[in-house]
Amino acid sequence: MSLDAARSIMAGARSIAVLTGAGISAESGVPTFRGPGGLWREYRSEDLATPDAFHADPRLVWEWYAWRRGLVARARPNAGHLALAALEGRSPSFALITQNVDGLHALAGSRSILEIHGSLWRTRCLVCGAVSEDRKSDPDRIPPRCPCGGLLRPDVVWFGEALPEDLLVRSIAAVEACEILLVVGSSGIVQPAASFAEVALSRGIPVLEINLNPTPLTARATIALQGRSGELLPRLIS
Ligand code: BV8
Ligand code: ZN
Repeated sequence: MSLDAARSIMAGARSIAVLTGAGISAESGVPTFRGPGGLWREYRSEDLATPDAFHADPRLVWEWYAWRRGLVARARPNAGHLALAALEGRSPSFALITQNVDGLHALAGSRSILEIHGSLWRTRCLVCGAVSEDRKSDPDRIPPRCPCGGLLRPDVVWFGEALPEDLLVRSIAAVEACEILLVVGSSGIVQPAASFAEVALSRGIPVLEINLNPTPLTARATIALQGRSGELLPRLIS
């Protein structure tokens, strides 16, 4: 019943916003932050994705990112990523807000992507601020240095850091303008991304959740589909 109901809501929507989390990349072999495989050596992701961790041991944090780059470099977009790219192609207005830094949505062909937590494939110099993109699965040397001699950091948003203002503003504008919000593969724990669903709910528009497990949003979503996004998204949009 709920998939049919979700399909009919989707069919009529002209303006769609989607928020994705690590769960949409799980079927591509990219470990989620809090699920099995989210650990590296004996560290939790939240303990490494912070400015303090980087300041304390840039080499360790870069080894973690090099490990993730290696994993993501071998990953391919899955049917869930591809379904969202197809949905964008046929929607008059579409916004894809992702918490993921793996770049798999762009590889799947999505265009209007708001990478609110940055990108695994970009670095930023702590001295001159230069931002550069490379697809090397691990930097030539760890920690990498800028031509200016400055230390390079991953160009991602760490815990305790503010999201880029323009991306935050555009994300909220997209959620305020859409007719339906899809929330896919997100545990709904990390702020401010988790609050986007509240914005949609307060507007009274349909909020569809796709997740393998229940989340704090599940009971409040208009429709919550429990299952793998790689399986449900193609059926939802077909
Ligand atoms: C901010 C980039 C303010 C890095 C990430 C106490 C102290 C300090 C901060 C806080 C605090 N309390 C709250 C905060 C705020 C904090 C926060 O929310 N913390 C949480 C842990 C409580 N947020 C921040 O710090 C944010 N900044 O608040 O700034 C500020 C303002 C002004 C000035 C200064 C500061 C910044 C948050 C961004 C952190 N960076 N990533 C990197 O990736 O290396 S977040 C990280 O978690 C990833 O981006 C990940 O995507 C994201 C969220 O997690 P999920 O995507 O939901 O992934 P998760 O593993 O949790 O769940 C996966 C889900 O998928 C599960 O539900 C699972 O069931 C499902 N799933 C699995 N398989 C499938 C599936 N679903 C469908 N199909 C499947 N096959
Ligand atoms: Zn520099």
